[in-house]
Amino acid sequence: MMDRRSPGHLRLAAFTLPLIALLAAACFPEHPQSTFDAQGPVAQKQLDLFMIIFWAAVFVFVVVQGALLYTVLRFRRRQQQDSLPPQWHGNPRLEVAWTIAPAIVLAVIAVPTITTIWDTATVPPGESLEVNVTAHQWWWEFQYPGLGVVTANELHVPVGRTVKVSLESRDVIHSFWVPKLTGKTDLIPRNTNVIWFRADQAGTYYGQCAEFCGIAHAQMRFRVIADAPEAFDAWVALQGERPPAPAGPAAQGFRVFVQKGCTVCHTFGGSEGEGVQQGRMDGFLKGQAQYPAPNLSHFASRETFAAGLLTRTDENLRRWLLDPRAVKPGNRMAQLAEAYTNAEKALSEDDISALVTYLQSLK
Ligand code: HEC
Ligand SMILES: [Cu+2]
Repeated sequence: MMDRRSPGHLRLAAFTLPLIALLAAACFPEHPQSTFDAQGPVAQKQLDLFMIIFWAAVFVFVVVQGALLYTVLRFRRRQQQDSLPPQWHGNPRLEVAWTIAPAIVLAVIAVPTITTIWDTATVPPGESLEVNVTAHQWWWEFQYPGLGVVTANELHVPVGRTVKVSLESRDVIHSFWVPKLTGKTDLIPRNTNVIWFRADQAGTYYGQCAEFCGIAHAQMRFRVIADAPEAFDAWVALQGERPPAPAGPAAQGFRVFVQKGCTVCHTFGGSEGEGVQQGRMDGFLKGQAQYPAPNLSHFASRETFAAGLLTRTDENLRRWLLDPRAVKPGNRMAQLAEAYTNAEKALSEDDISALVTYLQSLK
């Protein structure tokens, strides 16, 4: 039992020090998904608005709590014989005041709120890069309509250029969120939301689905990679090329790829113009359920796979092909795992090695 005479401040310290340590842990210099580290105009406007509302709320908090504390202390019962203070009911002046004061606060806050909504909802004039984002359970598809590029989970953009993003979903509602670049916007089936953002610094920005969308929701991440303009052009040129015909050990992997039915879901060997992507999408929309899957044509140009979950190493690919369900529970490729029970379709060790070589050759 604690010593009753132990000084109060010691007890206070025993309680507050661990609390402060805990809070300070939040100040870790790495903050890949912090909304307080805005790196583009949209995130900055949203942060500015947040600050205005935050300080308005702090002001209201201090006034209300101050008045409460004052009342509690000033009018407390001091002595046993204190009598009940005069009781009264209704005070028109006070009531009008506390109706008007919040109305004024709300009216003042409405001005920057509405301007920010206009600013962030209107794509600025001038040349912008267009990207169509399609959310799938549980990965991201990025199409660049002007450039004939289709890729997954890693969205390359040129630094300093406005990106106009059209958001749609192929299944349930998801939400597009890149905390350092832009706030959350829902992706809704059969409804397109349009947003824009711009990255002012080159670098990698972390994004994440922000609307619960099923079992692997927490593993539905993505990256926005802001490249210097020349690097972006080089990336686009690479994505537009047909990868060279697989040769050597990769050719064996390609045979397995076709034999084992990977092509039922995955586009490969070309992006747009192959017709594969579109044909499959149409089938999917008509309810002839074939799951769309990431375009693998330039798989080895990505740093990560499975929606930002794994870095693209041989070892991780091996794990993924062996049992995608164990790596990312619930994912749609696990459909294939069902087929594994069919001995004809099952992947042997050799198949997996060949597939890894093939996939890693798809620069
Ligand atoms: C039933 C459809 C389907 C089949 C068949 C299929 N996949 Fe997939 N695959 C998917 C889906 C869906 C994803 C995305 C999974 C996720 O991240 O949630 C995926 C992801 C992948 C990825 C990671 C791509 C990325 O960039 O994130 C690789 C690599 C891959 N599959 C290889 C294969 C190989 C090799 C085969 C054949 C042995 C195959 N897949 C068969 C549906 C399929
Ligand atoms: Cu989600």
